[in-house]
Amino acid sequence: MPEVNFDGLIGPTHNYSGLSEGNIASKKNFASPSNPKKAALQGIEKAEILIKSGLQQGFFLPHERPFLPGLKQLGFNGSNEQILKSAYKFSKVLLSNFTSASSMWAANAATISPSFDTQDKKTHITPANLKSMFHRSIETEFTFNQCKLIFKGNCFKVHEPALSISGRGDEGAANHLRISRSHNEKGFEIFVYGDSGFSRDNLSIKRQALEVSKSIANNHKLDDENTFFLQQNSEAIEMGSFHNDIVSLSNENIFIAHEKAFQDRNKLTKLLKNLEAKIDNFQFIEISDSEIPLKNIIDSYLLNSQLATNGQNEMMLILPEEVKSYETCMAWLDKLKQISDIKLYDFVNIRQSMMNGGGPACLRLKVVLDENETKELNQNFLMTSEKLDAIKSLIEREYRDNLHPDDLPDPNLLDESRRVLDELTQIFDVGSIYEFQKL
Ligand code: SUG
Repeated sequence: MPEVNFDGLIGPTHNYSGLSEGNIASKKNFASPSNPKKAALQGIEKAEILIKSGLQQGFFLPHERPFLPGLKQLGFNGSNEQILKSAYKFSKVLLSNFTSASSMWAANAATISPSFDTQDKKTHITPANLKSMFHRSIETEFTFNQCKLIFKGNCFKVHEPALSISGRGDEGAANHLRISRSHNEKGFEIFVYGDSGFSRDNLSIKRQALEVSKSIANNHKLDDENTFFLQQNSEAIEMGSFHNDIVSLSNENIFIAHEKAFQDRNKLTKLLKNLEAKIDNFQFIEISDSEIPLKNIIDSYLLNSQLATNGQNEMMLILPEEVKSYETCMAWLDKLKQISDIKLYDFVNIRQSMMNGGGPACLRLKVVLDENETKELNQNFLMTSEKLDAIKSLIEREYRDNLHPDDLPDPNLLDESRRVLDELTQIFDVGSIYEFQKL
């Protein structure tokens, strides 16, 4: 049974505000002009590759940005224009946080445990709390609401977002791996964390807390013997792998990781032995530092490629175009074709997202379902060619092709964003789900 991917539709306020500490691209591109129109179309083009390969594809709607209810909560008042101007005057970075289009990175939307893995045979979904970055933490409530709308059948269990510990939260599927003989067989789930939420080592930002990962695994009713916890390597985090999905990936029986992805070699070896014993045809492919140095892995986003099983049951890899500039990566890709079941490669231009540290795998949330569960999904969020055409023409018509962080207080941007979101709710036929629609 193939997978369904939900991408984050890129919103009209996509910009480079340098908000993410530890994310090299976000910091490097601070204050560069962005092109929201191009960004949104690039994201759709990536999703269309999967649609063409025979998979169902969903989209999360963009979040309401600038988020006026948040600014009002902080005491800014008056007309919309006054609120935006006074917030910007008080603190540019505050307004940037409330205007970020960061919900595009749907890998951080939630952690999903397919029904094949859970004791009650339901698909468990926990929206990520994203507590370590303020601009991301304000995504949680609306993501939770969308998850409840999308996964509303009885076969789904949508949990409340997890607690966070001292600002360390959970980052959803970006720090979660699942390995199984095939999608619809019981799998092994690996929760990857930065550190304990109680650790006082502040050398780098470790977004995911072990205790929070553990709470999600518990709530998802996973069997202990099928659940593992691995720590991200601190060297990798310091070099810019703020999420684990930059240095490792998995799909069905394939697990690929860089030698320096995980902190504890012994724990990894034990886990691999377990997987070898229990999964037929399990393939662990490790990239050594001499083959591709960690820095090349992080700079190229090679392992943030999206590995999917298409409608013909073949494995395909969707890679960011940037990888082509790295000889080490290209040589390894030649080898990968020979040593694994991954034979299909597609390179995509998602430069606008990459400049904020988001590669192909960041833009999607993979959901593994059986046939009945797929029917239980809210079909309004699944794409048809008519819906995609309507979305694309809306983007062409309304999105700006140039946006600078200094443009964020412009009241016209708020009006444009609201027009776009309002029209999107009509295209998706989901009623009034945004705060501004309820006023
Ligand atoms: O959380 N960038 C995102 C990128 C998320 C990538 N996701 C995965 N690896 N799965 C982040 O750091 C930058 C926003 C800005 O600077 O304007 C940002 O939020």
